[in-house]
Amino acid sequence: MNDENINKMYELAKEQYAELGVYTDMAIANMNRVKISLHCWQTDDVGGFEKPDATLSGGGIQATGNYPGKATTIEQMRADLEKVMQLLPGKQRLNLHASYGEFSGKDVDRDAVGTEHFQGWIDWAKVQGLGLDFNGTYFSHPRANSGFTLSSKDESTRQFWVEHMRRCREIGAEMGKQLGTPCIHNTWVPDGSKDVPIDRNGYRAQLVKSLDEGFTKEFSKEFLKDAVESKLFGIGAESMTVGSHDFYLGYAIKNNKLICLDNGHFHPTEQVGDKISSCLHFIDEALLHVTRPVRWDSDHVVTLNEEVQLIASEIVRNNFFDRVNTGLDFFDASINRVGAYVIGTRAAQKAFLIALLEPTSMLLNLEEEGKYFERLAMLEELKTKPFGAVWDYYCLMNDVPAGEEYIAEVQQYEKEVLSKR
Ligand code: RNT
Ligand code: ZN
Repeated sequence: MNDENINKMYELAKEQYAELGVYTDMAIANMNRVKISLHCWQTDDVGGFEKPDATLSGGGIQATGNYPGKATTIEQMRADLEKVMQLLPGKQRLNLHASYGEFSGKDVDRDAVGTEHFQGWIDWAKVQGLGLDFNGTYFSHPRANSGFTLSSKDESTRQFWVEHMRRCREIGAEMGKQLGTPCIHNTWVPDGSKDVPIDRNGYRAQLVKSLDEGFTKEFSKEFLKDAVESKLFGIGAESMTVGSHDFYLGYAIKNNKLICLDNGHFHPTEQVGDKISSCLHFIDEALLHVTRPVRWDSDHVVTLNEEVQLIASEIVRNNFFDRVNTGLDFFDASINRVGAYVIGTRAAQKAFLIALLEPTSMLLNLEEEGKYFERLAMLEELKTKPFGAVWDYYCLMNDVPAGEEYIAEVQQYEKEVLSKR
């Protein structure tokens, strides 16, 4: 669509929304408050760069597919990330895993990672105007093969991972300090048991002990915020996950940590969108891993579905922008990875824009007056309001492709860059 038509469509949409008391210009301005943290691991199927040809192993997570063009160096990865960001309206953040350091061919084990391995990322992020977030990597490692890391009963294994965690927090704090925006450091461990364990309690005690040890050092919230991520089960850990939701919710409340809610990590009919307002009564801030679980925690590319919509609506309705940090967590190696990234991020952004275009006070009034037919009818009508016109205009304002125009740009990047790898 040409710019003139985008503008015309927007003017009409603006009038329609104004009839509902919704100001589209304001909704667009509020999109500045939505900063999505891009998960670096979509570029290379969670492989990382510790060794040449490193691939994801263990941890019960899986990237399926073998689409050509995967980033195999940090330079390629940065090029892909830059391309992705050129196709997204607004400003984002980048979420790195510890396995993505610049180790320059050296064997740097997890208990030896340091800021020096991430200085290149910090410098690059500064140039790009991005904030960085960080994660310890507790999988794809021989010391994780037993199925237990921070909850291990083997003292040297446990200490090894605690040291990893301590170092990751140092790295995160340095990122936050140098970039002038707090780094959210997230801890997810794959620890669990394939078959029925006897000592659930014992492993959980080990995990508490390790977290306490890893969190001993205090950092200013200006630089570092710590989150803990729960899970229901993983492949190979079907019978018990040490870090369950109850476990981490309790830990986070008691120790003033952020809770990370990954919407692939719950029973299929539970909704993270419903959990936000529960958690935030007892916890200052949350971190989200937005993903699309298809029948299990499959981490499909995020699409604009009701689950993601509820998450965005809850943040917007309650003005939780400063208390909910939104990150993505999906990895699909079966389609163009850059394209997958753009689809998923734009879907999450669309969910926020739709939420910002909701006549919330009108709906709330209907609810409080007990007018539930009217509330449901309005919710249905809102689904077919001209959201697309506002989205396209928002993209145009941000100088990024509107509508489906990004498809051609991804195709061109594939032709010129990805297919030559
Ligand atoms: C795994 C967790 C975790 C990972 C990343 C790679 O189930 O969701 O967040 O996906 O750390
Ligand atoms: Zn996650």
